[in-house]
Amino acid sequence: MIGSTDRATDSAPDRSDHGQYLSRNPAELDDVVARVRLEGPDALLTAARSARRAQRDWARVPAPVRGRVVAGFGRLVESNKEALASLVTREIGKPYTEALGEVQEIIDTCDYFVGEGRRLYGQTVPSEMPDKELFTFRSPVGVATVITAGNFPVAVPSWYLAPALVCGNAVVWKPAEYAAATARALAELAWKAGVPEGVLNLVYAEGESTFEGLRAALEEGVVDKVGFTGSSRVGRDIGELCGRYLQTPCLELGGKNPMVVAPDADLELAVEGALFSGWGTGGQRCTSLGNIIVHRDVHDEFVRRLDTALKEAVIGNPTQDVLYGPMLDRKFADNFDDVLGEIAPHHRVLGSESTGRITDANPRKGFRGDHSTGLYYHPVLVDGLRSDDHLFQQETFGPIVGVTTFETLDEAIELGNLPGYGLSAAVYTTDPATAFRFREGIGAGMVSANNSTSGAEAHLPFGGNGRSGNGSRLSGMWVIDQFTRWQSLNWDFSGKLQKAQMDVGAV
Ligand code: UN1
Repeated sequence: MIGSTDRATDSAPDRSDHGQYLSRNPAELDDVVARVRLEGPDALLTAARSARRAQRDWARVPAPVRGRVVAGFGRLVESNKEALASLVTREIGKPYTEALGEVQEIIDTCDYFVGEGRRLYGQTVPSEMPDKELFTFRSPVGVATVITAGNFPVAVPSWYLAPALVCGNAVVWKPAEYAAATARALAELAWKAGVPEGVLNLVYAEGESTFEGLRAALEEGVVDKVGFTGSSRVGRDIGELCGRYLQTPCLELGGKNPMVVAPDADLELAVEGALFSGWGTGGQRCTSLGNIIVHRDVHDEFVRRLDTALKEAVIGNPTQDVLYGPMLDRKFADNFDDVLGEIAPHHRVLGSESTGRITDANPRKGFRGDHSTGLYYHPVLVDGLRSDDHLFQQETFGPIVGVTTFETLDEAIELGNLPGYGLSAAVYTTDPATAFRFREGIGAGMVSANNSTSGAEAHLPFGGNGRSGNGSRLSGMWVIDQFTRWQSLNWDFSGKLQKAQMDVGAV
């Protein structure tokens, strides 16, 4: 994935000298799930060229028929649901029940876009002149390069693939290498469902090669749209590169998603929501909870209950019923070690008896699994966070959440907006006015009242603002704007040259 840390490139055991990458089960590092060849920059360029050729024929397939192919893809995924979910659990360590939910999300997405194949509406527009009809059409963009992270290796790619294909585009898909087997399984189901091989191209490459390949493909004019889900840092580089070629990419980046707990909140519900979105999936969602901003009157009680819930939480083997399993991959574990280094003396650390990697020397109550072989971390709750702390400002992508307090709603909103991300936000309150005021003031693209920051639905616009993205939205009818461009047709049947602006008859 573009976005690998420098350290990731020298995580030697996963790479051989021949560009081979070993995708490992993060719960049992000896278990190699896939061996794939990581290609150089040429692979992306070659794939984009072949996508360019294949796209012309695909665009001529009627949209409802393209929709039917995507429907078939969804049905194939459904009949392989358990196998796919097991693969997700094995490859990235996502708890099996969550993995099943994730596979359900691609099924829902395919279901939704079948219908879009029958809509893709254009308009008829009145002309200034007689004997002239104006129309608008949605044209496919052309070739889309889609670069996805591996924390949602099934659902997130489907947010791009299903609409891109229904809209008549060809796709070059570069998945995260640590989810290589899942990506391959998904692409095979799409090809089996009837998506032509040239229309969906799978490329495995490291960040640097992907970037160089993308630059070459943009230069040659064989890529028309870039979709990227990943870190804000890499998103910025991709945005800059696309801008040079006058393209607007679809960027879905990180988040520092706040949860505000008002004094009238149902505290039990808020604790449950915090647990799910803060530590669920090991905090490795872009929609994971980052900072809890709790009213000072309920702070002590809320933190006490959350601390108890965390100490009782079961962590470990993702094939079992656990709150979360291991980190996705070594590089995320390495990054998380750095995040833990940000804990300062003025912080009160709660959530667990220990911090850091769970080892035999540093065990945890309620742990299920083998800590000698898995990338498991203790849950951390950092109380007493200050708004100028690095931990308050930066996405952490791991099982850690900070707590700070507020007095007025305006102050809570200001604290929620301060890190400059704008993906998801939640407020817990029993007063509708507080919820609506919060919605109005917070800069996030997705807001929840009395529900957690995670858990987007397949037919609602998904995306963020600020450091979380460039305002583009995936899912539902909104993503259609990413994968089509408006084209107009003006059809003059007057038999003479009519000139707009000049030949408008007086009434
Ligand atoms: C992401 O982490 O990139 O809303 C996407 C959610 C998920 C999607 C997260 N359905 O939590």
